[in-house]
Amino acid sequence: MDYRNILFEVKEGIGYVTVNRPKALNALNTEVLTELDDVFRRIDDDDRVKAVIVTGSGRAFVAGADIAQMSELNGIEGRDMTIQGQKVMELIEAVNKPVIAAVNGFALGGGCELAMACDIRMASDKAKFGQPEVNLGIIPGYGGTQRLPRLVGKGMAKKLIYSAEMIDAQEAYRIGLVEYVIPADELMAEAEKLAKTIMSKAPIAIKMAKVAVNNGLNTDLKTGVQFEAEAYTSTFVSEDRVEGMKAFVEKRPAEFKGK
Ligand code: CO8
Repeated sequence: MDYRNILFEVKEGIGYVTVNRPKALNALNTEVLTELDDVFRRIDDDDRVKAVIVTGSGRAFVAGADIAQMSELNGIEGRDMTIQGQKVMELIEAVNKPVIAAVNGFALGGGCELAMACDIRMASDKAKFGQPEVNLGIIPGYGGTQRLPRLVGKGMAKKLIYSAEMIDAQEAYRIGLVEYVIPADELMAEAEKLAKTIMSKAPIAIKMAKVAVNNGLNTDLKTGVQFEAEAYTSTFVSEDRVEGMKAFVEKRPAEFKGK
């Protein structure tokens, strides 16, 4: 598929996905969602990609779902667009590579939801976050009512959703919505540094850690730890586990092969 609204390139093992509709502050219309769906399916299958960075062109990360498009939809079409967006977020959350959101600017509504579907969020000190849907007579529809309370707690999520308040990067950090706040001109370099740190670890272990955390959060503790034992076993039978432990004992850096 040719992309008109996103940019995708792979450099030194990092897949860069940039939402590129700066005139509309990278708002997610159905075409952008279709392209994001396609690119994350490709990433899942692409062995060149070891980690992913998601960002936006210009002064926004993503300023939400496309309000101009939504304003034209009937109820059924609105539901279809919600489900399309939810599926894309689920795909990003489940993709078999670590995904870092490098939040360069506005992350509002569907943009905040896109950031939350990523594994780790790094915010520029110029970024702004919020779920302003109630201003439009709707509620978050790309998973925000579910992922936001899981990240920041029930009360804080309700405060943000009910008030439609826009918060800055420091406040997002304080409440646990982002893991880092970085000066704007250092954001991509820091995201790359983190991606490279993660890429230097045992790939199967990273994959299994992601699956264990994600699955555990969707179930009760007992089922979660049972799942952890299975995920752990998948790492224990890997060649990289033998190499990692051998390298420690021999006091040398491990050479992981992703096997
Ligand atoms: N959709 C469409 N266009 C947008 C959006 C958007 N979400 N955000 C900005 N734009 C456009 C503006 O219309 C404007 O276009 P133009 O130049 O043609 O007039 C351009 O981007 C620049 O925006 P502004 O002139 O408004 O820039 P400002 O710096 O003055 O303001 C803001 C920036 C504060 C980000 C402002 O643009 C804004 O409030 N945007 C809307 C934010 C918002 O409400 N987002 C939530 C949308 S709802 C949502 O995401 C629901 C998700 C679930 C959907 C389910 C599907 C049915």
